[in-house]
Amino acid sequence: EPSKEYVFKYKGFYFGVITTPEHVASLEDFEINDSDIFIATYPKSGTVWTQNILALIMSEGHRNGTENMEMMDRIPWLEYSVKSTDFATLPSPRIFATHLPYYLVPRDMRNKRGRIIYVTRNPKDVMVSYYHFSKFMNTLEKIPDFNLFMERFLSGKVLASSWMDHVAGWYSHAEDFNILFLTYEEMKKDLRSAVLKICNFLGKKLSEEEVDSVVRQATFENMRKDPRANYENLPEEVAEKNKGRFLRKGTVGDWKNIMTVAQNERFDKVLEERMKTLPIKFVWD
Ligand code: PPS
Repeated sequence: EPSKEYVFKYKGFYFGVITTPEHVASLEDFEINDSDIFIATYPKSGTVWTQNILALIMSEGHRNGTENMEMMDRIPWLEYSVKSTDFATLPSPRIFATHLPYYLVPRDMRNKRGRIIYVTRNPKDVMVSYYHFSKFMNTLEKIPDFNLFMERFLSGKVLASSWMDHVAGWYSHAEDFNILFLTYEEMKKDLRSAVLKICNFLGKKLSEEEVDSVVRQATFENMRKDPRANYENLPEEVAEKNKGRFLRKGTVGDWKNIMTVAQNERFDKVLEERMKTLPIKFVWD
């Protein structure tokens, strides 16, 4: 079981202790505007990347001075707050990031208010990214043994619970929401097309040059240099900066560098069993 020092369970879902059951419960009634935009993900699936892309698209390549804002102020977390943001005072369109499962989001979202961009990533890469992430985040339980971490991940005993439940939940309830699905892998393969998909979904018209500029600024190499994209200003009690960073490697297939053949087989077995009931098929490599 995950340590209570780091997570609490609310309606079957593990939250980090940087939020409270009261705050999570209050989100049910959170009023949503049609112009609101949400980036929904299971952790380590490309959240920060999508946050940057959206900031670039919506503020026309940062020409409004948003480049000087911390990511947390520009695109706050719905359920977590390292500092408290008054959502009501955010300029429109408001943009939020969230790891919530489909069944815990504000009621208005289910009435198709606002727009949601849901990003998925190969769960093996998600797991490996998560494993490295927990080494330097003081808000996450440290599980240095990779095999043990994998068992925790597969049984959903980590912050944000089961990857499979998260993805299966959102995909099988797609019709209840105003939602665009993207994958980390398609963004890696053709970032320009992904940016255009997002623009199209948001009804945002950018010139060719503006699209080029978004794509150029949102590459791994460029974002890695940006202290804000890396959340370098998080307090030391949250992240130990010398032990890792948000933009770690940014590749597809890093799982192959750490998972053994046996671990891979075990992972596939659990995944296949669970994915049988899903209305979609993922192809990752
Ligand atoms: S979090 O903590 O849930 O917000 O993490 P999240 O942002 O979802 O996932 C972090 C991983 O996304 C990678 N990343 C990128 N990859 C490619 N291009 C760009 N621009 C980019 N930005 C972030 C980041 O490196 C993490 O993956 P790993 O595999 O650990 O490198």
